[in-house]
Amino acid sequence: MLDALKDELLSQVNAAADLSALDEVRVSALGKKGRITGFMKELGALTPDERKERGQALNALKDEIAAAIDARKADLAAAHLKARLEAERVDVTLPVRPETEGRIHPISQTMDEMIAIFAEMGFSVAEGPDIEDDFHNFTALNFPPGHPARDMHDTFYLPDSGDKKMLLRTHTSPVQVRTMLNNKPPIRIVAPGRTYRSDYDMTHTPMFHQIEGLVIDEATNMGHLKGCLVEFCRAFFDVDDLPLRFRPSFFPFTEPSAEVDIGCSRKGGELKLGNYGDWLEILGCGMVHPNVLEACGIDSTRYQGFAFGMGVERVAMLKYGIPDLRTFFEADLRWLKHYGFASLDIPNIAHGLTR
Ligand code: 2NL
Repeated sequence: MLDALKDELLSQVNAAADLSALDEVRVSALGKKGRITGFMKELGALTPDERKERGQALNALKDEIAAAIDARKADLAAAHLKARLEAERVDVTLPVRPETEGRIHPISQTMDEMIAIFAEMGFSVAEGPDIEDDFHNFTALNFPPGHPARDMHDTFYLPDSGDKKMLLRTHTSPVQVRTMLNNKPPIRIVAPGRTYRSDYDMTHTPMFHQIEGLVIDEATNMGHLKGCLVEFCRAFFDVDDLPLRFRPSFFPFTEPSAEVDIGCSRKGGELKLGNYGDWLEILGCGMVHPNVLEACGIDSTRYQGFAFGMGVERVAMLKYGIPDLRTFFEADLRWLKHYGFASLDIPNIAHGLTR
């Protein structure tokens, strides 16, 4: 009787056309209410001798059916894979689809180069919001109430929302203000980013980029400021003996303040950087004004520091010979292909800033 059952189940197993049909066969034979399981349940009614003999026969049958199911499963899986391989054949001789390679914008490249140099000197990068309030952009930086920079004609104000006057930051200094308010000295940061002023002509765009730096400690002095900026300019412009000239100047947020020129030559309409007797202004700097330190919660009798700021477009134009400021923001792909940089080629001091 078990031989007949075995033949029947084996032929069902081999006839199962797919995995779900095979599983139905398994459940009908070996499941809780399956036929072999049913016979197992009847063993209890037999005498010990009968039970032993019948039990061994049922276990052998169970093992044989289970093995047949596993074998059939492997056959079905192999057949399924074979069918997919036949149907999904890939033609590796097809030509690749054309993909245009991107370029790094000269502004991004220039900021990455500057950050690499300052990072080497121990500066961290700090960031903050483009939309600022009057306190962080002006008041904390020692701008007096009627200062022309606060005027609607110079600064983009957001529509009045009742609470406090919001504006687009006119420099990245508010990032440093926030850093001072939230951290104790020593502080050594650079703040690169977008800035906005209501201005549009040959040499001004309403959005432009700045990088500012701030160092605050107990004995930070003007010698540190000069050493830092000399080191930076020589590394950035890749001229080892590049001369720098510090000219007295004025900013509301520094005292004393200076503008920095680098040596150049303008002979024959060509600009060359180096010790040639002529000068070109490239950045502003100074010792942080005590009023700024106090407005930012730093004890000006214990701490002092220096700060500097420069325009990214201006130095990018100088370094890479880009003649027209406005082309930076026209999103002309031909321009970007010409002036842009290879992607995934991140500037660093050890491997060269520019390749
Ligand atoms: C320039 C001049 C400068 C600063 C920026 C600064 C920031 C804080 C405190 C003090 Cl929080 N100073 N920044 C200082 C001197 C000059 O920028 O010509 N930028 C394009």
